[in-house]
Amino acid sequence: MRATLRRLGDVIPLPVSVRPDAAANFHLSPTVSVSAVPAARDIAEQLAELLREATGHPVPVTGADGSIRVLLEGPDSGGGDEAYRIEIAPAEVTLAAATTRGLFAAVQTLRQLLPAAGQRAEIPGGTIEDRPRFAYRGTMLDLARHFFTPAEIRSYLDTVVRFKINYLHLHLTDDQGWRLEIPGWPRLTEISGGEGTGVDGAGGGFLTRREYADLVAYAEKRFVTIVPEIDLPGHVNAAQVAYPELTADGNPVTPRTDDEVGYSSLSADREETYAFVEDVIREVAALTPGEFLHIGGDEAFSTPPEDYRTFMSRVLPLPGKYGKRVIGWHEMAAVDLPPAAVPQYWRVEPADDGVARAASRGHQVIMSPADRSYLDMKYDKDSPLGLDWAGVVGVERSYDWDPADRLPGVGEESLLGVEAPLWSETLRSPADVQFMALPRLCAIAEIGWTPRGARDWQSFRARLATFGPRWTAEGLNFYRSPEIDWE
Ligand code: TNX
Repeated sequence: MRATLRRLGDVIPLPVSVRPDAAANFHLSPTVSVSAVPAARDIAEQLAELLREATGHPVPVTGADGSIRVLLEGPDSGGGDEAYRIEIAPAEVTLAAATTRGLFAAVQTLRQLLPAAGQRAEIPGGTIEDRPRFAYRGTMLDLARHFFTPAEIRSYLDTVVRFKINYLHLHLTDDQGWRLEIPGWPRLTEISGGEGTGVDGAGGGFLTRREYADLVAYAEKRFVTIVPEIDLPGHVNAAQVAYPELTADGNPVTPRTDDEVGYSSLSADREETYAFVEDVIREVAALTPGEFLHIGGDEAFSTPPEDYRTFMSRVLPLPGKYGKRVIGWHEMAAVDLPPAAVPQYWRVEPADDGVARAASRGHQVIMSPADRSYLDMKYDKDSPLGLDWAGVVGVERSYDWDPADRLPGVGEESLLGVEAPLWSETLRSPADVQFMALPRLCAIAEIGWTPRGARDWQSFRARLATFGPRWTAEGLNFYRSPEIDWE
């Protein structure tokens, strides 16, 4: 049965504190308006647009005295720059935060409390106070195995920000394709970004520098940081197809559109390798205002361990040289890492890859274990899309774990955050992306935001159930998991 009014706590991720007041519901009358100081005007406009969509009312934005007020003040209790407070009373609604980033988070919460079609034109009364558990709450989209256009990437971004995801990692290069234009190396995209360069020959394409910059700006407006990944020294067949001088013997290699991994490698003892890599890292860093640059480092099965160490020792400092903090898949922790480097842990079975050692030396870690957080795993054995090398990952499985327990020696204080990667070998369309992400992305988003002690599977599944009719109304494709009693 569908409620006629949303409950104040029907929010994902669950806020730190929710105090409902059934006597304080706010009626969304035709005269509802939003006010904000100039510095928060942009946020107020975004909120007004959401209110217009939900109510059909005009919802003007003014400088003061709106019935919904967006305030840049407090909470100053050390909750970080994403902390916010929402007060919903019969006469007015207040959104307050110390930063526009916090206000944006508040708007995402309030958005989930707006009535869906057929529900009463009210916002449930009470107070919410909130701040995130982790600074990094990411998702990854693999553009290399299947390219998604800028419009499709923006649409995914629009979906994930609702759940307070604040990093979008773009896997830009792999064996099949190269998806970002690099000055001085035009054949990367001319040859390896063309038609037919995705898995099974579907989904070629690439981002021009301009498109990438526009995407970064679009994300920035939504307080999302783009994390570009150039996967090295393995996963480089597409680069070697474009530039045969990047192979060990200088001989041409053939394009590959199968989904094997681990067969390609840059050569650790050729200077051509490092000239190429430094050019690419410099250009990507120059195009990227965000803090991070991801250099891959995973599954370099055809790079001998000694060569891997040689390569990584030279390449790991390069993002820092160009002003970026380096992230790499956890394999890179086999090497002594430069200060501030962030290993991203993806393993299924806990194993000593050097990640705990890195944590003991003060490195922060991103947790994305494949058997819990990979959005490309099948939901169950009958899933039409996805892989299953890390097992099948149902909704409870994606929710009911904790990143601070995952790896001995990597506790709460060592975690930068969590990420839900979406590899695209089996995906062909934005509808496929939505189907794999919804609802599991919501689980990872809540793990990243909500205090550990406040998380509960039964509560999550009940809240998740309320999103079904909204997603249906919006035309979002989601997996109607039988684990959820969808409204
Ligand atoms: C492993 S885990 C990969 C990717 C694949 C993915 C498919 C990791 C860092 N690399 O190359 O696309 O599995 O699930």
